[in-house]
Amino acid sequence: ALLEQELQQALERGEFELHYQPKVDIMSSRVVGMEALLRWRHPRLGMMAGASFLQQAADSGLLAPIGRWVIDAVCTQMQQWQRNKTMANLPIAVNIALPQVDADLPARLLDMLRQHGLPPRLLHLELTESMLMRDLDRAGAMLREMSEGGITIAIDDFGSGYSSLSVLKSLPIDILKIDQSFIRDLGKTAGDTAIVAAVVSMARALALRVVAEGVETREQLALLKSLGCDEYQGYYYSKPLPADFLERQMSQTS
Ligand code: G
Ligand code: G
Ligand code: MN
Ligand code: NA
Repeated sequence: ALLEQELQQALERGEFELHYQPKVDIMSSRVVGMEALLRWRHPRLGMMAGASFLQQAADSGLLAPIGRWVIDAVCTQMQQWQRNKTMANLPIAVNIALPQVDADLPARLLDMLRQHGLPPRLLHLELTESMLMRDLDRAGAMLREMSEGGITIAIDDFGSGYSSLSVLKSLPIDILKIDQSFIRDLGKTAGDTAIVAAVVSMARALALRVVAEGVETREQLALLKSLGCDEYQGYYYSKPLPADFLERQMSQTS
């Protein structure tokens, strides 16, 4: 309950921040996007990752206002990066959880992008399979509205839930992100390699881009390259970092 009370105040006190984790194109080794991940600079406990407070935020009904803060902060960051030579035109992905979704979400997002003068394609949304499967009709309508507005749609943690091929085909999805659990033992267990190979070829067949998450070793990356995976993300390249840190790093390496 203490955490809940503190969460309430965190928004007003400006204690939230975003860290960004690069997405890298496997063929060219270039950074092709960023994923925004929420952090809470807690006055006593220090920097807290999303995993340590997002469930509590959801349970106490705070995810909707926090989610609005995230979208606003991401739009402001993208606007700044549009003026920065090395960061311009880099898409930013935002994670969306079920309690943040309502009928107005697509209009709100498109409005926000317009207000910030941003091309909608620069905003990627990461949604999980299980979230979409909860109410497929509603999810489908919402995705279509966002997709028609130009927003890019990614399925996060792909493979960890249940979605059928026919569902994937029927939704306006652009990107599949393979769940970290399949990458962890890639090359060590034959099963995981087969699953990743199958997801990559399915993505090909459906003309989706495929991203591997949680890549930590050179061996995993080499195998993903041989399997034809398009992009990767993970500690091997970079953990999530503050925006100014990434800006400096990108201006040195590009
Ligand atoms: O960064 P971390 O490992 O703590 O993230 C844990 C979980 O929190 C991940 O599933 C991630 O998608 C989710 N998450 C991180 N930032 C956000 C956010 O801004 N909004 C939502 N809804 N989820 C987020
Ligand atoms: O659910 P989602 O995929 O959005 O969550 C991403 C989470 O995974 C974030 O909390 C991020 O900090 C974490 N993460 C990113 N790269 C790696 C990695 O290489 N290894 C591990 N173990 N976690 C990672
Ligand atoms: Mn994600
Ligand atoms: Na994920």
